[in-house]
Amino acid sequence: MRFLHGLYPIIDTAACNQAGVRPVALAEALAAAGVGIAQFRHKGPFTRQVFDEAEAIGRVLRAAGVKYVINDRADVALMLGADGIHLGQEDLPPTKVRAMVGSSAFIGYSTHNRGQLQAGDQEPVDYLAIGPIFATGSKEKPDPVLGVEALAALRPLTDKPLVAIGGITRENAAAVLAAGADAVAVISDLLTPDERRLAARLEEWLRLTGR
Ligand code: TZP
Ligand code: MG
Repeated sequence: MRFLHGLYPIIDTAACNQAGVRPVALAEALAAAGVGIAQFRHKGPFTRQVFDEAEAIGRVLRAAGVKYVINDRADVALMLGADGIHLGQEDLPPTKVRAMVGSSAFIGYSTHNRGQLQAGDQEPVDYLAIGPIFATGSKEKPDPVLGVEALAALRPLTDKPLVAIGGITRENAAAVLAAGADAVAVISDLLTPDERRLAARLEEWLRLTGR
């Protein structure tokens, strides 16, 4: 999973909407910047319009060789032929999703503490996420903040690739990677109020995290 290294951008429809950025514009900027992976995340009803948006974003990303991950919805991921599915603790069980998708897609699984990380290590998933590392405004009812020291202490509990998430910014990303995360998942600090500045922001990110 070479692409799980450095920056793991998340295209979150609510965060995009709040920033005044069109999700497809962010996808275009990510494709142009040459990221390895990106996730589509939509909380709320998965309407036809949202599906069409997820499909359009997938076309943009995959034409550029970016691995495309769908959050929560294994059915949508299969319909779109996405590369990966990201599941949370309250989503469909990883074993059931694995049985449905076989080896056609990789699966990521979010964890929020030591017990969940250890349990996640035993699941048929390809990578684990852990967070929130810092306070975040991008998730409703987030679990308690872990911090980088806890991240460093938890890192040895799994050999799976580990993605850190929650409140990660250009200022703190280096410390998070130094604590042992393979990649940093980012929502809000990717976004700039002016779409024309997205490219420069992503260049900054890739200078920090490598390509
Ligand atoms: N899971 C834990 S924190 C989080 C998710 C999905 C949101 C991270 O967003 P941000 O804006 O990078 O803090
Ligand atoms: Mg979820």
